[in-house]
Amino acid sequence: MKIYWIKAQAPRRVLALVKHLGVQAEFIDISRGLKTPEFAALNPNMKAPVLLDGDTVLWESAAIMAHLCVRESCDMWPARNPQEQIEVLRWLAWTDCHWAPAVGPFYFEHIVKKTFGIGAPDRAALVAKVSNLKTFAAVLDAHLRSHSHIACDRLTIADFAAASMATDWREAEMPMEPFPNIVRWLDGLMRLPAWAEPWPEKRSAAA
Ligand SMILES: N[C@@H](CCC(=O)N[C@@H](CS)C(=O)NCC(=O)O)C(=O)O
Repeated sequence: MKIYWIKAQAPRRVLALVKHLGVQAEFIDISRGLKTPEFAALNPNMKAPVLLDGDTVLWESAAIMAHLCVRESCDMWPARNPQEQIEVLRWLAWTDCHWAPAVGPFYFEHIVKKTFGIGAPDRAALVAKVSNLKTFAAVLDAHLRSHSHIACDRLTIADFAAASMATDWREAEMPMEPFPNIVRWLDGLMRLPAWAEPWPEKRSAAA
């Protein structure tokens, strides 16, 4: 199995799950090759992550996570329970449509720019983004008041999807203090070793 990755939130979901499941894989840092014809042939979107598993070529981190769970018989994607699938799908869709656009600007200004050396955070631009973040954080916080996890009251791929941009919320200066249930959930995920440190080890030049 091969995983093409860069040090960013969507690959983080997949890398953390691979580590959490103890799956053997070859990790290919594609940060310098995203826009090449060879990589475009694997993913026409020219984005990471991409998974190669036998004849399967898969892009979109949620689909890759589901594939890994099916392969490893892990109920973080509830392949055998349609009602639970619906619940996980609900939160995956909510993450893509509402939560990611709400937390994404903070993640971009403070984490992406620093990781890829593309300038200082534009804090002034984030002032107008606070209201939208609070709107959807209130939804998630109310849900987590009576639930340990995002879906099914156990760890699922919906947790990794929803947490991937928000996990460094303190460094990203996201105004999460009014949302204690989100903070409890995000801090709880950080106690999973695979979530806290998902990145493949850097191979030495000689390796
Ligand atoms: N919805 C996609 C998002 C993929 C995506 O946007 N990947 C980003 C990293 S988080 C990327 O490759 N960015 C590099 C670029 O756009 O040049 C998924 O979940 O896999």
